[in-house]
Amino acid sequence: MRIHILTLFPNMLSGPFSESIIKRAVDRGLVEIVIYNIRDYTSDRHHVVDDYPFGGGQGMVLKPEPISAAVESIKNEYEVSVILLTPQGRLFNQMVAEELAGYSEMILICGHYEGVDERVREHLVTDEISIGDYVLSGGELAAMVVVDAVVRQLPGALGAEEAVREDSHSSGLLEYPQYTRPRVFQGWEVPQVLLSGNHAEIARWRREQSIIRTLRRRPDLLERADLSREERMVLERMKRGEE
Ligand code: 6GU
Repeated sequence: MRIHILTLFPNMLSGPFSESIIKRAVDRGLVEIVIYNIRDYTSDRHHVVDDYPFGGGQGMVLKPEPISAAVESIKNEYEVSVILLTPQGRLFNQMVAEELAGYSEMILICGHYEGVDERVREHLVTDEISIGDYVLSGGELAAMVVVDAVVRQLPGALGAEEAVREDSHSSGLLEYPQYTRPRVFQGWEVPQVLLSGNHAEIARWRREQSIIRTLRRRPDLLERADLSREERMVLERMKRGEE
């Protein structure tokens, strides 16, 4: 996979991509991340990337020409998705991450909240993504979130132990509680079942904890969660018990 990122602040982006799972994926050749400074695609002497809004109003608007020039320089014979990161986009979640993980090449454009000339949206962009209902100063942090969530899906990106672990959200449930040594820390004990060595019992306990936790914290997730008929019945009973 190749991910191109267009930004006005390239320095914001390099750090997170040179650490941990993303770095390993890059080193293994699973993904190539190329960062472009939009300012390098200006053609005027002062390298102007933004201008006043027609019609007046607050803030500046990103000009269409540099973004267009950058996108055109990247496009090739393959189909490339052009994704604008903006609070007006569709909400990013695990399903969208899985969708993007199927692409071989994409361009992420980091917008700025004052706005991007609407013609970029209309004629260059094929998708718009927001990472949540709050306003960031720019799309850079959102691009990092998207890249992380997408890259960790690529086959071979995770180590063996990480891969078998069932992540929150892939099953539609939150994760069960985890413990490590010591068995007793400041008098606080690890649940007995985890020390029992009974793997079937442990799996059952974890599944139950996931369901309870999801019910308490994110009941909205349960509608679409992957639950058996029995689990649905237990859940209905728990819901009634809680009321
Ligand atoms: Cl993608 N960009 C900005 N500027 N703010 C956001 C966002 C994106 N997603 C949530 N808030």
